Amino acid sequence: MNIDTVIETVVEKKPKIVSVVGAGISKASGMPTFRGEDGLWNNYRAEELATPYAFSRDPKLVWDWYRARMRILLEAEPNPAHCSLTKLEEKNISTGIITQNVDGLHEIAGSKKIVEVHGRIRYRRCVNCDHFERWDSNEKAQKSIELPYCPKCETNLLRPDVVWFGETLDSQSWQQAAEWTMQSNVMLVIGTSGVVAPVSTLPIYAKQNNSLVIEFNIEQTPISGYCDYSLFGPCEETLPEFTDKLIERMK
Ligand code: BV8
Repeated sequence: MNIDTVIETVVEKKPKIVSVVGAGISKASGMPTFRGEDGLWNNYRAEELATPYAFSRDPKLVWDWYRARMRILLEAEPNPAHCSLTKLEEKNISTGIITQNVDGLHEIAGSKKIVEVHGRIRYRRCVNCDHFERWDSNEKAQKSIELPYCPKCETNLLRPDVVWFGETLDSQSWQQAAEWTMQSNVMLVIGTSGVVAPVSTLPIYAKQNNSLVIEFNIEQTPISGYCDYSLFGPCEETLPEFTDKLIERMK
């Protein structure tokens, strides 16, 4: 697909762009994806570790998994794909970013209108009371083996402040994602395998809303069939090219 053709189609819409983002956008920042060849902890599936059942059965295994991810994250920086979405926001072309990622890299890239529908790995919360805290410091993340307990109610474990499989999304976050989808006329679907619901339904809603849906991925996905265009290639290359050309054309 010729990117200039895509740009012209977008310009004609007088675009209000919402972005739906997955793990593929953070790959170039050094964060492994969930289901790719370098998927997180290949001997486990995310669906086996990111669940309340896994945590109740073996909280240490689950915490070891999150600590391993946090150690990588503490070295990670936003990449040109994150920064290109920040540029769209600065030019008032972006309605918002709906991210499945929990890494917080959009905020570090300077984006403000973000909804983290699967939560935030940099925070942890008590399984029992309302206590929550950041733990993305070397000292806390590196604490090797002991399980973190709530400093407030002491006897209860802390868990990562993320949404696990089988858990419902925060209703306000999901409401915000749905609103931004309906308020936009262009949806970018970036670096997601499109297998996790309910986020995977958003491109369908976008199409029902007569939005233009453009996929940025390195391969076909179950969402490709709903997309008007699929721009194949590493999004850390294709997305900056797309946003720079679009901003130039809209001057
Ligand atoms: C819910 C947070 C209502 C934690 C995550 C049966 C029983 C129970 C539930 C279900 C069921 N069937 C379906 C469900 C619903 C379930 C679900 O969808 N399961 C799937 C696996 C079938 N969903 C839920 O449970 C959700 N809650 O529905 O509540 C409910 C309640 C009870 C019962 C039923 C319904 C909650 C889902 C949230 C799970 N939490 N993460 C953590 O991160 O630790 S999901 C996890 O997967 C991450 O958030 C991740 O972002 C997300 C999706 O994955 P992707 O981001 O797409 O990443 P992936 O690796 O898969 O793909 C990367 C893509 O990037 C690939 O396409 C690759 O080609 C591409 N790529 C790679 N490099 C690049 C690139 N693209 C461009 N450039 C590159 N350089």
